[in-house]
Amino acid sequence: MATQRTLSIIKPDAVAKNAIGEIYTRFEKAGLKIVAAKMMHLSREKAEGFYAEHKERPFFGDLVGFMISGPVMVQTLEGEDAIAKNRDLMGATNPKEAEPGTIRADFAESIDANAVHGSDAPASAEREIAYFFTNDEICPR
Ligand code: RTP
Ligand code: MG
Repeated sequence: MATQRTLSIIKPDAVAKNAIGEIYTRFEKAGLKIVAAKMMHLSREKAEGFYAEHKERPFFGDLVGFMISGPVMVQTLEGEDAIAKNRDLMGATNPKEAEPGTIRADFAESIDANAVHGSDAPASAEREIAYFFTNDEICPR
């Protein structure tokens, strides 16, 4: 499996819990490098555009409302099989179903406030990284 990049967001609930460092440690211990990062308080338009694939879903309004409820930490992760590796570290979307030891099992409260986002495929990773970072903001090494 080749080196990949994926887009990760530490959501407002986990930022509010002061868990950025613990979550970064999990990425780094798993061999994922943080090659770009920024803290942002998303506008409604930015959050709606990010989750545009879910626009018609009944939970879309709540999802956007939650994502703009406080600052988020946005990062590009790089490493072997980074997309699947990050999804494994995150655990299931619903923290009640997340494996023990995953980020969502340890930090998430509910399916709505579920601590982290991670790209789910190469095409979405490419789109999502470009949605937040210009090429010169990414520092591979
Ligand atoms: P994410 O995009 O945030 O990484 O999460 P995911 O891939 O695990 O889940 P996805 O299906 O893409 O859904 C995006 C976010 O919408 C909320 N959601 N709520 N109430 C529900 O049935 C429901 N389903 C999804 C979750 O907060 C999920 O992270
Ligand atoms: Mg998703």
